[in-house]
Amino acid sequence: MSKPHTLPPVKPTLLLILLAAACLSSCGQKPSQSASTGNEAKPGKKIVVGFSQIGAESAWRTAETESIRSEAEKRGIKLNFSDAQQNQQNQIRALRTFLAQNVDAIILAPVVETGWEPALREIKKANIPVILVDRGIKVSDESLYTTLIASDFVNEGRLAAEWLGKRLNGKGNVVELQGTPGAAPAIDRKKGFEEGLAKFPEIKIVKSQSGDFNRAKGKEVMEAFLKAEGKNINALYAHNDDMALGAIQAIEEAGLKPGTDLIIVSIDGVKGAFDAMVAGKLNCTVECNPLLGPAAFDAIEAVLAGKSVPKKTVVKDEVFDQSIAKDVIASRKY
Ligand code: GYE
Repeated sequence: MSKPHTLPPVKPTLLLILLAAACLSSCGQKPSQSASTGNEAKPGKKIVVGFSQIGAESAWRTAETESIRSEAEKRGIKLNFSDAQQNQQNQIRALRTFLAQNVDAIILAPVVETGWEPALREIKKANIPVILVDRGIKVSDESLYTTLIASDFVNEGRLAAEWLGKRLNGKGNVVELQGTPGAAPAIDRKKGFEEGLAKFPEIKIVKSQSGDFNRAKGKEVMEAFLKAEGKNINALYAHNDDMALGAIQAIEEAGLKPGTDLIIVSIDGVKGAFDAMVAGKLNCTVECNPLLGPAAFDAIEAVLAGKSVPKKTVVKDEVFDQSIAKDVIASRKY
């Protein structure tokens, strides 16, 4: 967006009249998301979108970034990208930078659920639409964001529990690698898993700790689990594939066979998980689709054209287990 515009020279009296007219039409008006935002795309004007991304902790995250970058490029939209390196304060700073840049819209992948209200209130005042992707937030006023595009994480947790319950014939000890503390998918995948396990009273979660959604931490925490529980562990539930892949390394280094001595289920459905399933080291992955670029920019273009968008779009996910991994691996897109 080429703000501030360069205007042709005007006479001082004319300038005063213009300023007064501008004030009459805008002063005292309450901003509203549904009415004209002043941010509508104007023909021929390049749309600018700020994207505050969490970081690059997992293959899932990298696929999401790539989907949003490539979709912006395809549509001729300028993307101001900011990587927060897992830090909410960095994300809040990026939001304020986008505000100062007067971008047309903001895409936010929020690292944690809480703490967004002050920054979002400032953005709402400027009538900049905020599209939440992949993770939800907790706010007292839902009008602080325009729409959320995400998977149902509680359901993903439930699906993982149902699959594992059957695989363990209703009996066994499970260790759990949680995602980033305070993150929507960590909270909801834990909740859904516990709900799903309620049907299997003889399955116990014997250890549960965060592995921060990344491979190195997944490995480190799994090493600690193995040290504490050893052969007492029958299964691992990891909130994402990357932590499961790190844990697989720890299990092998401990002289055990992942996928056989220990049953492993995780979430995301990234290529690495399919490779591990084909190799017999991972037993099941619950898909969580990261290719959110098209839906995010559809929403932005709709809002900028003055159309209404649903408050929430739920991305559909599927369960993939070892038995079908070989047949579908070639068609995986991330
Ligand atoms: O599952 C995980 C990641 O927010 C849904 O974040 C996303 C999660 C995804 O890093 O791999």
